Amino acid sequence: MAEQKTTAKNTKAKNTKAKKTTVKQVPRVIILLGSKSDLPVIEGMYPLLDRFGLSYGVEVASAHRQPEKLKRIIKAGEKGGTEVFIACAGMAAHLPGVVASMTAKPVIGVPVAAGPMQGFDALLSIVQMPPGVPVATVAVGSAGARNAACLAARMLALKDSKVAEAVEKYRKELARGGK
Ligand code: C2R
Repeated sequence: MAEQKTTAKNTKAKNTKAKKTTVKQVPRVIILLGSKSDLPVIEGMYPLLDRFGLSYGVEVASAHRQPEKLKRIIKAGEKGGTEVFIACAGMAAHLPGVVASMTAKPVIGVPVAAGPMQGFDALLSIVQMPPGVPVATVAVGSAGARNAACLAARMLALKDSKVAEAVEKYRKELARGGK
């Protein structure tokens, strides 16, 4: 099960270890990676999720290499109240689509630039889902990872006024030239 993390510091320190936690600790957002080699790409997500007040957990669970582990994480997340899944993968990036096949929660896919095609392969693998199994696909790499955090916040802002306020505040900062 994904462990809840609220700061970039503790996420980075423990994010490759799946820890047993109670249902209470299941985060609102679960970030899944195809490999620990994808970790640098998501670093920019942590401060954004923190500022939006969203709890999150990071798990390495490849659909190709660890399908049973992936299934366990998704089921535990659903049971514990996870609201959005973000899946990041490079090369033949089936992970986000497989996640979308296992849950009815929104899935955001982040293509990672790994291998000789520099993310174009991952982009097409993630964006070209067949009808009925959507993956909201963002840009390749760290810009996409940051947008995945922003998109998750906008989704949750629909029903959570605190998140909506944080999203508005961030938009105003961007308008003033912030990043
Ligand atoms: P390694 O660095 O572990 O060899 O992984 C990962 O996301 C990574 O970018 C190379 C790349 O393979 C990707 N990967 C997938 C999946 N599992 C691993 N696309 C999957 O299940 O889709």
